[in-house]
Amino acid sequence: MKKALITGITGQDGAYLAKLLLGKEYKVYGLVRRIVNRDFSNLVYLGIEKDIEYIDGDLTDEASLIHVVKTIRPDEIYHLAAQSFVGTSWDQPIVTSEINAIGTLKLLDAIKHHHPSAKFYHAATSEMFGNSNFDGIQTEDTPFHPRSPYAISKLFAYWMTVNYKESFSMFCVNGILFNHESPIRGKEFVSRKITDVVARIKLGLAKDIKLGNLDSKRDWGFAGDYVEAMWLMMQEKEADDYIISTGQTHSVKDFLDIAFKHAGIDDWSNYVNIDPRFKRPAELFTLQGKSDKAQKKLNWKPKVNFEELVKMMVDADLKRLKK
Ligand code: NAP
Ligand code: F7E
Repeated sequence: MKKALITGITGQDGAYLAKLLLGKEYKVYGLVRRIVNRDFSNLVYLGIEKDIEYIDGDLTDEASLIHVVKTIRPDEIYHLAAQSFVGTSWDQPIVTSEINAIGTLKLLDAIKHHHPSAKFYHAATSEMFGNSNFDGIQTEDTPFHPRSPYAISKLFAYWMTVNYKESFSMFCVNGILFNHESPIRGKEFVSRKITDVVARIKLGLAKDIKLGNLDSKRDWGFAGDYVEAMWLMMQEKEADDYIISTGQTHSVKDFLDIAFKHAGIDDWSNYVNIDPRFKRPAELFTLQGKSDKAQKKLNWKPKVNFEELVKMMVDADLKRLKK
């Protein structure tokens, strides 16, 4: 039986990936840090909270990472843990860097010294491109120009992942994933913030929503599709980096349009207020990724389109709130 270690098991992607790996008969270990009121709600939502072996550790604590790697000796390590909210990264740039950048380095180094045959996946991001190729489509060859402390921390981790592959012949891959969402997306991200409030407005539990820049465009896909790409990358003979995206881009306004209409509310502009607190000091205007390399080499393609994704999220929030 193959052993997989997932960091970030309690997050959105960790839960979907764990479900996928359990379905493939992996023994799944999840790294969890010590926090008060631990919440396994994403794993409970997918019905797998009892099927995972949890192991304590924190990305900021090198000793705990060494212990985890030495004890489990996983075949595959999916490193998804991060301070993943771009907005917070301007308020907490140091903790973001300590977790995302230095934390990734600590984990890579623990693997190098204690179990170098493990395959390593790093959760890189389209945020690394910034506004490069503005008005164009981003590919694996697009120059990076990160525009937030989050993006910079991820770019450091991206290059460390490449460097450990090139320097120590370790199997290290970067998945450069564009935005992906689901019914268990964190509520601070714009997609889930919208679908949660749309459901609340529909049920008479909220009156309006405060948002920032409605003209931003993102290439939004479904998390369930994207974790499959992570697994496929790890099954390749040669480690390589891949963009994972749908190739389509939509604005926050498009998202609002579909979400409100799906709930039977015609004009979203009656419910949306612009609040400068939700605007970013440096914005990424348009992200749109070309995933041709993954489609050709990994035989991967997204199954859920934008409209289906928004409707799935609204339906899930309506169902949850009605309960
Ligand atoms: P998420 O829901 O925010 O989950 C983040 C996870 O990281 C949580 O399990 C969290 O644990 C854990 N974590 C944070 N700090 C930690 C620490 N110091 N030690 C150990 N664990 C820690 O993120 P996601 O959306 O699933 O994304 C997964 C990864 O992909 C992240 O690295 C993200 O940056 C990257 N990414 C995401 C997207 C996207 O659109 N979703 C796109 C590109 C890249 P707690 O429960 O303890 O907080
Ligand atoms: O913002 C705009 C905001 O926070 C999307 C993370 O998973 O994907 C995610 O990062 C857009 C931005 O995601 C609000 O300005 C408007 O232009 O949902 P978001 P993100 O910043 O794109 C990447 C790929 C990651 O790697 C990250 O980990 O929506 N926007 N009004 C708003 N955003 C939020 N959060 N809240 C608003 O009220």
